[in-house]
Amino acid sequence: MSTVKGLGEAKSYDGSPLRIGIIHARWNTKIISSLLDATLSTLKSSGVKPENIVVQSVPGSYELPLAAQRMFAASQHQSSGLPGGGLVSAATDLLGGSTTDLTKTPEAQQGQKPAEVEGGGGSTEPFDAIIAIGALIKGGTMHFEYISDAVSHGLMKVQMETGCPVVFGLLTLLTEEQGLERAGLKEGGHNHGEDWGAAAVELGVKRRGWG
Ligand code: DLZ
Repeated sequence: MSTVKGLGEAKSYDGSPLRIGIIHARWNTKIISSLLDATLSTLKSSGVKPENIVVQSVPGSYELPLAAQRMFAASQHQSSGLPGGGLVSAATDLLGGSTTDLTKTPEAQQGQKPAEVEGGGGSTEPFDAIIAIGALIKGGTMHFEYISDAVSHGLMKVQMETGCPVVFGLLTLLTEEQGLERAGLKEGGHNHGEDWGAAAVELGVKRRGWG
């Protein structure tokens, strides 16, 4: 069945010069893991080098805006050689993050997990785009509404203040079922991670042109 929803005809962009950061929440792991896998696959099939992809995690979606902001700031410090370049790792440690929990991509399973900012042998330029991934599932209280609102505004604020595109990879779900569909884990579903990877490459390339 044809649909009007979605990205439309996608132009392909060359991601080979780009450095991309991914920050993901660990709540609702099954959904997140699948979204992350699809995001990584799309980045790589668009030419982004694995050593130029940095993956970090935080406990829940509420932590995504601060982590995205700190990751970008740390990559800027690293690029300019200022003290604090190591903050990409350090900031995430402070936030309770980890680089290993959910990076169980095929590459990760073969011992080639995406590089951390330091020691990955990749670019030391500031990130061209950051992808923030989370899955919020509505419960019986107002918790979902408050967090969805705060994270949406927080991520918008980060991209407007830093000038670094922040891809909105936050699923705001009324049911777990909706999450499985949008993570490509149900028959007929579509994995939104593919769109987020493609958006990051397009925005990263365009952002370089915008200066
Ligand atoms: C506490 C909480 C709840 C109930 N649900 C979710 C969720 O569905 N998705 C998600 O990403 N995080 C959830 N969290 C955790 C919060 O985002 C946050 O990590 C904690 O409140 C600590 O700040």
